[in-house]
Amino acid sequence: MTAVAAVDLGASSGRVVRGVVADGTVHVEEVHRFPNGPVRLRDTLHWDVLGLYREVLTGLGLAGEVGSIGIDSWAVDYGLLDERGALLGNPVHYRDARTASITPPDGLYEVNGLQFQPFNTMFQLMAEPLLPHASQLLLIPDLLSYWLTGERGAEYTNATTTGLIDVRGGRWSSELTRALPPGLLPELRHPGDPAGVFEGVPVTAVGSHDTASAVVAVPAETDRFAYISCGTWSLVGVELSSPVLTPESRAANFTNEGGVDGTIRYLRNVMGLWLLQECLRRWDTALEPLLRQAEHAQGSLFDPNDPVFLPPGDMPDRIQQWCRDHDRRVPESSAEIVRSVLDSLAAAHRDAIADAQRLSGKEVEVVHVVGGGSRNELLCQLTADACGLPVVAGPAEATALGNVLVQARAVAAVHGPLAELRRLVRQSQPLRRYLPR
Ligand code: ADP
Ligand code: LRH
Repeated sequence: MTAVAAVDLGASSGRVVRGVVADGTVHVEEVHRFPNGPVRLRDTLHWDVLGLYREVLTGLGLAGEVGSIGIDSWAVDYGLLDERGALLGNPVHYRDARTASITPPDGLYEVNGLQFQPFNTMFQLMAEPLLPHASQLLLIPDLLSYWLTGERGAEYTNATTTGLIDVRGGRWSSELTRALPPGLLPELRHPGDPAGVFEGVPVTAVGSHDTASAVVAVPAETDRFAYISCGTWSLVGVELSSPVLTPESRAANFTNEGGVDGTIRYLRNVMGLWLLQECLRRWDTALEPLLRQAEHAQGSLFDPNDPVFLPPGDMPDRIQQWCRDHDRRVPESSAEIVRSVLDSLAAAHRDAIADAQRLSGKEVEVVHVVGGGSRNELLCQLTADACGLPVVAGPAEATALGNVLVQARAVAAVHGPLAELRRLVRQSQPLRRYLPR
């Protein structure tokens, strides 16, 4: 039996789990969970990174004896260090308005393969006042890992979300990083590589982009699957062995992110359950009763990917306003608004899966929904209905499981390719199947 600790920081909550791999099964026990979210300081939206670090330490204390520690988090955001290694300023949240009016230069997609998102690290750096004072940039999981171990590096899967990696060569692009201070970007390390030691316990690089770890734990039986990593965002796509860099792919806003074991996560960001999280924050109510009411409510379709929904704010009003502006029936009650969100997400899931197949040539026979959204039965059923494909829902903690499995492989507690790791998940995690109606 081998136990490891996985730190998984989502945009809405963080957790530390103790993962155990034994007898062909993988199990995770949550030892600590804590809320996460934006903190507005005057004009800027930040993360509370020191608070998160404190929670990580608490969680690691509760995890007991483990053979390895691995950290993943949401992508793109970073801390800047000065020449002494001290943090320069509190990391800024990707939903901050500082990149709202960015227009991307031409010719990026052919090099980095990334869907245009105004908050990709490279665009944040264009609006970064601290850059002239910075000696190094560490993405959030690498920053926390540095604080634990004193060692620095840039884990590859998350580094691909910066927009500064040459997607074909898998290295920092000399062309795209030319304007940055020399040495700003640390050496790359890959999932499974050693990343230092914390209080005698090895820290192991995992797919430190949470979505990369989530895709590791998709319990697929064959390679003919699509995934929806469904939490604050819905990351919807397929797994490929090489990137798709065609003009059609760029126009369809598909991204080629680096996955574990040299895979490509070919996907689109769909606005996801953020829409619901923000509605609940506004109404100050719980989710479950609203979901029950939404089952029988009438919804209106809106475009969940409209950038008006990106910043925090009065989400119910914005959804109603969108419907008014686009001559759609305006949802009135909270149940109608929730139903509109779920119908619209299901339609966006369907479109992304259809586009991913058309643009990559990969055929799909099942859709795997993983992450917290796999607990939303109505959304899973509506997604199956919209796609006309079976949906397999679970695990809800796919990201933590993917983190655990990559560590377990690094310490030789499991062996084999992704298909083998996925078999362990299939054998040990409860899954639920939804057939299209
Ligand atoms: P992230 O990693 O982005 O913070 P998670 O994968 O933890 O997100 O998913 C969080 C979301 O999962 C919540 O916003 C909520 O919509 C959904 N969720 C969690 N638990 C349930 C539940 N019991 N029923 C329905 N939805 C749920
Ligand atoms: C999901 C996620 C997603 C990124 C976004 C910034 O948590 O990592 O893959 O696009 O956050």
